Amino acid sequence: MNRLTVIAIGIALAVVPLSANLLQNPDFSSWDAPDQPTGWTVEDSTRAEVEQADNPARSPQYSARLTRKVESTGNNKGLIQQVGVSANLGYTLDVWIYDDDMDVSGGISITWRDAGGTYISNSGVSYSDSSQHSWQRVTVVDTAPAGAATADVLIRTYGFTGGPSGGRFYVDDASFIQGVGILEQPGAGLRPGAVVVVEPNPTSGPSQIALELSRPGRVRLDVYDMAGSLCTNVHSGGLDAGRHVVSWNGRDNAGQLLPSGLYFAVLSDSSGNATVCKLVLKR
Ligand SMILES: [Ca+2]
Repeated sequence: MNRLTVIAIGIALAVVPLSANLLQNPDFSSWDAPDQPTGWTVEDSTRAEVEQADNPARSPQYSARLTRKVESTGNNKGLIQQVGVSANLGYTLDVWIYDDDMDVSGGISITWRDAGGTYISNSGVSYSDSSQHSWQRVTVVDTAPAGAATADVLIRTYGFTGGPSGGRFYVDDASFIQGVGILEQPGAGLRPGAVVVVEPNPTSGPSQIALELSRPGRVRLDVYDMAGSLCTNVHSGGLDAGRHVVSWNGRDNAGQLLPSGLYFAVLSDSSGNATVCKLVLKR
């Protein structure tokens, strides 16, 4: 099989139905008031105003418009929804953002807390690109740390210019799932600029995982099982732009052969942006 065919299969299989969306009102179709989407907490409307919007909206009838109200960093606020989670399992957050405003970007992240509500860690923030004048998917993949019982799903405004306040973007069709992948949605696509392909696939164990990066940076390549548990870290560190091939022996972090089944090879950068390839292991 030539490489182009393998890449096509990798992309086709990467968008698969996974577990149910854990968010309430993920499509912002329901509002208690024009400044209060049902199920979401507005953090601080003096710093980030939240309003019902219908143009643009990615799904009927509404989206949420977030407006940055204060200048400088450190005032990044927006929307929160708290969700129950299980420690040591992988989770995927993705949100569609319409951003054509250089004064602001949308940023999404996950804050993990213990059963008492105490902060444990944050996934790192993944940002929208203000130069894309269309709906774009922003994704974070992270593993709930030991002791995690809840997750704060955060959608916040970020200013980078240090300039005046202002700027707005729109959010719609959020999903937060247990597992590593992307919920199947109309128009779903992978994040551009990075590709991960497993060869051969299906594999009996030893395999080559090819990565393509559009720009240099620090990346992680991990293998997760269907439950979202992290099986092994295959690569962690800086790579140049271009194509790289990493060998994987089909074993987990403890050196044990993984059983036959469905797995995900996940390429992620330091802010959690992820590209996923489904991997079938046949012993
Ligand atoms: Ca909507």
